[in-house]
Amino acid sequence: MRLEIAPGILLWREKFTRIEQEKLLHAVMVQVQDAPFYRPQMPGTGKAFSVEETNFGELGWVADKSGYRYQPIHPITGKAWPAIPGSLLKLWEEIAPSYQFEDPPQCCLVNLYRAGARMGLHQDKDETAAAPVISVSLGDEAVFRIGGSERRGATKSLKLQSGDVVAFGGPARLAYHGIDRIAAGSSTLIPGGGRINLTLRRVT
Ligand code: MD6
Ligand code: FE
Repeated sequence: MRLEIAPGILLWREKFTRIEQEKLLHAVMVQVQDAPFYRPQMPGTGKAFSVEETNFGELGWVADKSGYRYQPIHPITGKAWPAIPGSLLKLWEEIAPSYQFEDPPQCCLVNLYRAGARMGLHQDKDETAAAPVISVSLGDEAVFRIGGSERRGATKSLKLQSGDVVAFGGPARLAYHGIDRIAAGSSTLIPGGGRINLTLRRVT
């Protein structure tokens, strides 16, 4: 069942069943062997993120001392990013048309939250805002915070569980959002514990 959290923000609870989550996690871990998780840095200060990241697709989002950008190669290995798993391409084909959008995703940003990791309130604004961003959560439960398109505005929080899908588009495409915390140990899906979030986007 599809829930509309706010104009342009859609939520599907457990869109991926447990078996589908296991299959998707396996596909992700196979690709990660080719593109290992690394810790991005805050532009300017160089402070390391608490979240570890990698990417799939033709372009990957990276952050380091010099800024945020999309690039075709992994910053540590120098190799092209591996392909986006098929089940995620299928998810995009199913959902993107609800936002009057057809072209396939160019990037899947992969975020790994081990115990204690979080993500500050941000806007996804380094890519074309015409396409939606579609996200899948795997593993531990997370508290997702959603605001409006101004940082100082009111926010609300939403629990995201393994298999849940969130789409941001249209009037919500530039809404502020972040992960306040994860409930470490709440899911058995990911070996070693934690949460993986996969976000599909168009960049250009
Ligand atoms: C996360 N998600 O769930 C972080 N961005 O770990 C995001 O930053 C995000 O879920 C854009 C659209 C949907 C998202
Ligand atoms: Fe985001």
